[in-house]
Amino acid sequence: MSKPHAIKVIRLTPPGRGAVAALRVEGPGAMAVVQARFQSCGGKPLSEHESDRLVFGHFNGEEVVVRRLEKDAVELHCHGGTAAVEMIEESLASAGCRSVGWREWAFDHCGDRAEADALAAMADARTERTAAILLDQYNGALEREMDAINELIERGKFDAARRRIDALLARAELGRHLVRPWSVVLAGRTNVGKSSTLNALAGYARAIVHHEPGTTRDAVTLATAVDGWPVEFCDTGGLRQGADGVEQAGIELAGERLARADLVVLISDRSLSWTDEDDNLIEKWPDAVVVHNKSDLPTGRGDRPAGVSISALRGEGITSLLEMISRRLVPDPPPPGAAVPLTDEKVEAVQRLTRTIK
Ligand SMILES: Nc1nc2c(ncn2[C@@H]2O[C@H](COP(=O)(O)OP(=O)(O)OP(=O)(O)O)[C@@H](O)[C@H]2O)c(=O)[nH]1
Ligand SMILES: [Mg+2]
Repeated sequence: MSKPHAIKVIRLTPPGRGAVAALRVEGPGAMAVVQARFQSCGGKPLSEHESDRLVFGHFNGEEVVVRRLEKDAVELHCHGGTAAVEMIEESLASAGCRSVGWREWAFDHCGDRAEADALAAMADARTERTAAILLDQYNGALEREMDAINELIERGKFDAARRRIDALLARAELGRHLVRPWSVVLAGRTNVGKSSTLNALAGYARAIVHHEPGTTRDAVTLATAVDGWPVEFCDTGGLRQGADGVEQAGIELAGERLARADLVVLISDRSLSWTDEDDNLIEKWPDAVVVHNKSDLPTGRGDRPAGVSISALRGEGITSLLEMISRRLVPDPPPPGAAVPLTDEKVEAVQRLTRTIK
């Protein structure tokens, strides 16, 4: 007789509402434990059904579809939501079965750590584009590329190996952001239209916009995707000299956000002349994307640095701004199937390859 606690129960579908939930029961004796609680509609015991056949019936009175998989594994499909799933889990637990989280279960079934990392990351992917890159890594894209580089090194083709190592390292930043969104902070002097730009980027009114300078005192964030890349936009209070109280606290918060930003979008009011204060901001963030807002109004006097012209009010130039942001975040998007190092460990492994080149 097999020990029931060696039987694992794994929830395959995420918690919450859903039409159907799926559970997997596996381990020595799994089929017998399920069979003891399951009545098929046709009355035939589960063990007499061919494997992979879908069998409709009742599990402790709850409607389920059961599928015998390979030896000692059964899949149960029940109504979505929590009630049916919990009842089945409790019933199996009372028979000594052990509930196991899907991550733990999947890790046991993965060939190696890289595969497991990619699988876990896929569950956290926010966009199809990032999920596709993670799926390539799950399917071994990075391992194949590292093997190919090793082979080049063994054959003494060092220049070719170095080029491919550099291409991999150039994708390290992308790899880190596949599950962690890029932080893009909108900054600039007060009243230039930062909140209006965030609203235009979001496509709906989210931040409070007002003609009085100093309207935004808090950091408002917006999680979205730009060209399939997960991005968190952050609107900040205007950077104004001589502000005090709550507004000053907002400026300090903006400073913290700016320090951690992956990209700064520096917004100015095109209808006003370019000032020394604008110059100071550019000097502080030389890599910022420069935006000249209020293009619907007559242009202010004097020279301005190159940048993207937009009218946040009319939604003009927003597509160009989004294209520019996407290019700045991922200048060289990987082609389908390309290798991308996902973790610091993988980046280090790629760097170690460089050291093996004489
Ligand atoms: N004509 C015109 N007005 C704009 C445009 N964008 C914003 N405004 C106006 O400029 C004023 C300030 O806009 P906000 O978006 O609140 O500016 P902000 O930079 O967030 O301001 P603070 O949060 O106070 O620093 C409002 O009256 C907006 O309606 C634009 O493209 N064209
Ligand atoms: Mg604002």
